[in-house]
Amino acid sequence: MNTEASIQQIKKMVGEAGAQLVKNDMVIGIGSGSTVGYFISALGQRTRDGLSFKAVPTSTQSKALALAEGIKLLELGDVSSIDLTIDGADELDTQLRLIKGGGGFLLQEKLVAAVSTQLVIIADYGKLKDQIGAFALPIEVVPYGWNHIQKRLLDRFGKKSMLRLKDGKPYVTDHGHYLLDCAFGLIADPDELNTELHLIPGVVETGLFLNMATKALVGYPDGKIVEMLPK
Ligand code: A5P
Repeated sequence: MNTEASIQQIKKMVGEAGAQLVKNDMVIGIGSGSTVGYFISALGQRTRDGLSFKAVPTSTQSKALALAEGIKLLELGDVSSIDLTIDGADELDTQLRLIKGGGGFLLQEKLVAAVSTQLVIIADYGKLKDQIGAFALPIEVVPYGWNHIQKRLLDRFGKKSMLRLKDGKPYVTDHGHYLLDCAFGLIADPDELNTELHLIPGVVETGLFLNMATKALVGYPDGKIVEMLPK
């Protein structure tokens, strides 16, 4: 059964499991996306039950949800490190290499992940892949001359990318950038691709999160959660 209803139930289940990993006095990172939305709700309940921690959100969206749950927030610049970040993903493989940014928040997600001792990914089973890349890779770019970056992607990789739109206008990220969604197809060498993309002038960040996730909680329709460590 792969209905949207069962996917939402799985997202809720792994979101709640993620909330159980938060301990008193931790500084945590809160990712973004619908799975993380369930995590934030569960964390709100734990806060009302007396759990004490502080959190750095990775988007305006997560910030608003966390504030509504009464969670105490900090800015990334206010902390020296983060004990644990819980975030979602669009795709992951068994090495816990990720594609992220489907929700549009990859830059801040990556900045928070980069200073986190633990990065735990909460995901439904449909996102676990032998090889990542079926999901179009979000690439955050500066708006100035963005079409030249798009052309560079086509010339260098032979891949078309789409400027992400919202209400018929370019989607603008929390940090004032645009997103190009590039359908690479299965990515043989994510590290090489990530390095090459970063060499293109105007590329701010990519949705490839490599060597960052320390654990994943992958939920299945039968109610099981499989805990995965990077292979
Ligand atoms: C947000 O930019 C993303 O990285 C999300 O973590 C990712 O898109 C997963 O989203 P869902 O939990 O909504 O599937």
